[in-house]
Parts: sequence; structure tokens; C-alpha cells
Amino acid sequence: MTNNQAVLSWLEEMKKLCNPDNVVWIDGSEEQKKQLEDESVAEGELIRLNQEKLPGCFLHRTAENDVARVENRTFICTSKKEDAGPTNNWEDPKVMYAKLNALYKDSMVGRTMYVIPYMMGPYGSPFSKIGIELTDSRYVVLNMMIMTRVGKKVMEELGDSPDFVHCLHAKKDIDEENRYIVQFPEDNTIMSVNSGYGGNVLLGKKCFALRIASYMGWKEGWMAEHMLILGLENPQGEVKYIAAAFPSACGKTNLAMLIPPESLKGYKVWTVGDDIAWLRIGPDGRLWAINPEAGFFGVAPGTSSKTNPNALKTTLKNTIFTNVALDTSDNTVWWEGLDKPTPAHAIDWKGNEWTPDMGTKAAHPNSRFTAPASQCPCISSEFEAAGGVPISAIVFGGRRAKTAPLVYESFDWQHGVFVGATMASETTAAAAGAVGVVRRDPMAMIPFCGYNMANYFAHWLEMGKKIPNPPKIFHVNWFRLDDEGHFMWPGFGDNLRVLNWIIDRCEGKADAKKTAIGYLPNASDINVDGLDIDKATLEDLLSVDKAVWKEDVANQKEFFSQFGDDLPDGIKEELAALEARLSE
Ligand code: TSX
Ligand code: MN
Repeated sequence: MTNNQAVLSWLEEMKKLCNPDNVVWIDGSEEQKKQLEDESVAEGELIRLNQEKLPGCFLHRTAENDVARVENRTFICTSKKEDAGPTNNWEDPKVMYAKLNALYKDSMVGRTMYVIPYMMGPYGSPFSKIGIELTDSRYVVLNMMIMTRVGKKVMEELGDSPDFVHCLHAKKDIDEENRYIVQFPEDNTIMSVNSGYGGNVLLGKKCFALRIASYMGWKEGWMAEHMLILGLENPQGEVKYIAAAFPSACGKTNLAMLIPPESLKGYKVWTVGDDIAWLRIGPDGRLWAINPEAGFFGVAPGTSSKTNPNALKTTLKNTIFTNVALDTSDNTVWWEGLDKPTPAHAIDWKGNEWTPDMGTKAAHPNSRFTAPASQCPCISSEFEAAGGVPISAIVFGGRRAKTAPLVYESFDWQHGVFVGATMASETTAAAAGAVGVVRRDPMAMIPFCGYNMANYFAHWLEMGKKIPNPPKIFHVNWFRLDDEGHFMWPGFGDNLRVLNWIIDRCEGKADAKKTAIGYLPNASDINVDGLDIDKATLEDLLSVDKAVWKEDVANQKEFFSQFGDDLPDGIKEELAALEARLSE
């Protein structure tokens, strides 16, 4: 498929290492996809679902010990340890290459090595970057065909350039003890071994589009962020774009596909992306963003016609489900939280017989759908735009019971970076470990930053100086609890009321009050037409408890202390300024 010498010589080297029986280039054709699907079904890697109800859909089950990303086995291997920073695992590249090469040695004997040329970002876009993933998993190939742009056209765009990310994946023995997800940012290389789970093996996603790309952005003056991108259309037909970062379990995909409440007729949300944004300064001095992905790799449990009808509709065809339950009555899928009657009998995610009385979960809590973005009913007309979309507002969020109000606006860019750097979520019963523990996750990038996070904060601060017309930065919290432990804000579609205030602030059309933590809306600044919420509750949602915030500042300081002298002055200044304002 190519005469590219850089590609061919690397491929030869990897063939020698892994020793596959065959090598198959993925061309992106429909025929080759069909063939891979048929082979996967024959080998038991995929189950073909009801083709009347779910055409082109399949179910895959991973090994029981291989159901999520493995942060403790994820490494950033830079020549200097300081360049990985205190929040990443680090190993000397030489040591790591030696360890990995021993694991890959002859790992593909008797197997086929697939060569997947893929593009992150639209064809012909100055934002876009190319990767080539070598894998011995058909499941990886079929998922990459949904999540990225794959095949001949990518090799054409690469031409004879050596500028591509080298990605090697071998399933090996799915041995947890020898599982490694390793980024070498200085070599544009990613190596993954002993896993078959999405986030560990679809190397274009977290490994490239966040870890490697964040490092590239640092070196090249752009940003790779863990953000959804949505377009908000008002009744006049004007669309403004928002990029938003949230830690896991805050409903990012749901927000990206939000359906406005009945009472806000005329508004519409368009999805550009649900997970990753690449941002660059545009010729007009604004910040522009693309979604480098082509599909959604969404969490299935909790996805329903109440929480996210657009996601459900996206998954009705050409979708790969991973670790959900199989409803044997009609050969379709089911998961906890799906508003379709619980099946009387199913096969659970482990492949065992399941009935509701067993008290176990039918679908794994981290079970997934892989679905083409183009099938989303609310996909943005700008989804493929080579120049991206102009970002009016950056929104950070978290799951906080008491601390953060429903929404606030930062004073300026530097303060906004501080707001992102102090992002946190409180653990719920759904996650492992204690409930209510504060986990700090700056910009939701803790697991995904490919370099020292102190340098990442500095990069954010630098970008602010370079963007002539920067977006305003906000913080939201859909999860504030009252004293009885009930959610105070209805969330979901009603979050549009908050997004509208955010956009109005960007346009200079909405009022706010100045507080110790930033600008907050007055209760009267939020449109509550058609919403059953009393004024006292709304005022409570928009209040700042200084005592609670002082405790949070203590926790912020402790978190930042791990960066030592590397913590940028801009962050130190904002921390001191917040502390001073809280004591006024
Ligand atoms: O995704 C959520 N969003 C964003 C939606 C655009 N969730 C789901 C949890 C994360 C996966 C939310 N859960 C949101 C939210 O805004 N808010 C809540 C909390 C909540 C849950 C239930 C109700 C209200 C708030 N009300 C009833 O169940 C009736
Ligand atoms: Mn994510």
C-alpha cells in the first residue's frame, strides 16, 4: 500500500520482533471490514446481534481481568524523569524498551499482524495527525475503523513523510502482571501489551490523542484536552461553541448530546465531540477546536432514553458493544439503567447465565458502545470542518456535594487556569473506595497528561498570553446536594439554562455578582421558565460557603505541594489571592 521507507523499515523491524504468520494492511474498505467481522464471529471474538433490530452490530466480551484502563501499569518514558512529573509512572526508555521487547518477542507466532494506518482529525485539516497501529486483534481493527479514519486515504495523506505515531499492540496472554501501556513521547511511540480492553488498545484515543498529543501541543504551541465540544444554537439560529472538561462519571457524553427542555423551544445542541479536543489559535486570534475522533466509545450503563436518547439512537446500527449483557429473548443487548424491561433471562458480561434475582450486574459497570459519530442525530454540521469550530467558552466541572456552586466564571484567563487546575470530584458509591473522598483531577487530565503537569499548567498560562481573543473560562457543578443528600439541580436537559448564562456572559448580555471565587449569576440571571425549582433552592445553588472553601484551599495546597518548585508562579499567585479573598 505504500513506498514510505520510514513506515516500511519500522514494519520490518516489528515483524522481526513479533514474528507473525501473516501481515494484513487495513485499507478501510467495506469488503475487508465484512471479512474481518465474519472471521471474528467464526473465531468467537464477536457475537452477531439481531440484524433486524441492530443491523451491523456485534457484542464482544473481554477477559474478566481486563475490563478497564490500568493507570498503575501506564508509563510515560522520557529520557529525564522530571519530564514525566510526579503524577505519571516513569521508567528509563532504554530499560522499558528492553523489558517490552522481551514481551513482544515472537508474540504473534501463529497469528496475523494487522497494519492500521489511521488519522486523528478530519482529512485535509492542519490539526490532523497520523498514526499507524500494528495489532494482532481483529477487535482492535474493527474498533479503530469506527473511532478513527482508517485506510488507503491516510497513507496517501502521509505520502513519504516519517511523521507518524508508531503504535504496537499485542494481546499476548492478557496477563495483568505483564500488562504495559507505554508512551514514549520523545520517539512518537506507543506500546501496549497483555490487554484487549478499549482504552488500553485503541491506541489512537487516550494514548495518542491525549498523552502523546498533549506533549506535541506543549512543544508546538497547541493543546490536546480531555474535553467535549458542543455547539449551542439559539432561537435566532446563531451557534456558539463550548469545550468542557469533566472527571469521569459526570456525564460528559450526556452533556455533549443534550436535548433542551420543552420550555426552551428554539434552542438546539449540536455535538462536535464527547471526549477529546485539539485546540489551536486561529487566524482570527480566537481558539479553534476539532474532535480528533470519528466515533464514541461511551459507557453503556446509565445510558437510556431519559439520560441520553441521542446516544441510544447512535448505537442502533454499526456498533460494537463490549461487556454488556446479551438479551437471549431476541439477541439484543441490555445494561443496568437501560429503560427497556429487565430481561427475565440473559447472558451476563462474563458469558454466564443471568437472571434478575441473582443480585449481580448483568453488564459490567464499565461496559461500552463503540459507535460512529456520523450516526448521532445531533452531530454538528462542523464535525468534519478542517479548521474546527471557534470556542467561546471553556467549562470545567466536577462532582462536588457542597463546595462548588452550580456555575461561576473566572476573573480572567490566569484565574481560569487555576480553576481548571483545582478541579476535583467526590467519589460516589459507584466507584471503588470510600464515598465522599475528594479526588483532584486538574483539567480531567491526571491520567492523560503525557508530561509533567507542572509544565502543563505553565503551558496553559502561556497559551493565555498568546491567544489574542481567548475564550472565557467557567466552572459548573451539576451535583450539589442539600442537607438531606438530594440533588438540588435537575441536571440533564436543564443544564442548558446554565450553558445559556455562560454564552450570554461571553456576549456581555448577562449580569453577575462578584464573589471570593469568581463571578456568579444572581438567581434572577438564570432562566427558570417552566422549571419547578424554588427561589431558596436556586439561591442555595448559587451560594459560596467560605468555611467550606477554606477547607478546600487546604486540600488544594496539599495537592500542589507534590510539584515542588516546578509549580508555576501564576498558580501560586491565584492560590494566595483566593485565600486572601476568602478571609476578607
Ligand atoms: O449526565 C448527567 N448529567 C449531565 C447531563 C447533561 N448525570 C448522570 C450522572 C453521570 C453519569 C447527572 N446526574 C446529572 C447531569 O446533569 N445530574 C445528575 C444528578 C441527578 C440525578 C437524578 C435527578 C436529578 C439530578 N432527578 C431524577 O432522577 C428525577
Ligand atoms: Mn474520557
